[in-house]
Amino acid sequence: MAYETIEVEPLAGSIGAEIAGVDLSKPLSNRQSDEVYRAFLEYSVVFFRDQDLSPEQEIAAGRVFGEPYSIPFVKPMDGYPELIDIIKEPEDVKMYNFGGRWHHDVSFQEEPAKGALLYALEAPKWGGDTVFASMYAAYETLSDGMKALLEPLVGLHSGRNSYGASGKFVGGANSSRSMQIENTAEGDAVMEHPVVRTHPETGRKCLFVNQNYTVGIKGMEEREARPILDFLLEHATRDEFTCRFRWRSGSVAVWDNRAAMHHAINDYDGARRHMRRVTLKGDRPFREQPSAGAE
Ligand SMILES: O=C(O)CCC(=O)C(=O)O
Ligand SMILES: [Fe+2]
Repeated sequence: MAYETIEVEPLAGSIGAEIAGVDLSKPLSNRQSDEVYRAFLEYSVVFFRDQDLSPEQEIAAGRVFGEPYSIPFVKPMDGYPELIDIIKEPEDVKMYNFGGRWHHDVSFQEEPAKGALLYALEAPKWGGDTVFASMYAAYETLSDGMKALLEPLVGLHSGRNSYGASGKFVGGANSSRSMQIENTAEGDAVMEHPVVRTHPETGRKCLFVNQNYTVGIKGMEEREARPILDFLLEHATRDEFTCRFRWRSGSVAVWDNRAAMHHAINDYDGARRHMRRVTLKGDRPFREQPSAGAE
């Protein structure tokens, strides 16, 4: 179906499109908002340029895609529990950056985020791109044998390597002085999600394992699960399944966290980068489409 009230320009073959003709600081017409949402589902991540958003306007823009909510572990912006500032200062050198490995946001939650809207207040002159990978493409290009092997598997997800008692952000290590990250016992909890999930809106299957938070596979030894997870990560991040977004101040990305992984490239030590994110409430991943007409 064509787009009539917005311009949609795909960025790569498997994922990502830039949308023009939309000012996210104002309420969108119903038609525009429907089309923007359709593009979000079709491309798994959509980008907008030259936006100017107050915190309230960013939250309102987030509502076009879902319901803003407050995430654990990262201290929100004062007065705005749905917003987090993601900042790397010029002096934050040689440290891990927030979102710096492949992940689905908060996949360790029972209901991982549906998606997120990320707004660049200050982009470095170069570097600091974000890369997205289509987990539809990753799943669909597996062999029938591998699909059958993965079908019944359950992934174990935990924030422990980031937010647990010995996570990488503990005691301020690896976190910018401009971000406050809390490590708690809850950070060590483990959540189970199907390795192959069915997208609740498109009905398409996608892989749901990632580098940051998938710590194992249920019922398997580490030495059994690790090679499978390593293979899936290597496969899912093949160049042809990805797109890479070059930020400018005022750029916005909105990703479908059910269908895409992402990571933030850390190649701009010495420059400042300031992003603001509104995270959207998700639902519990499931394996198959619930059967129609169950009632
Ligand atoms: O800073 C970025 O480009 C992305 C960071 C990240 O992973 C996120 O906001 O979810
Ligand atoms: Fe992220």
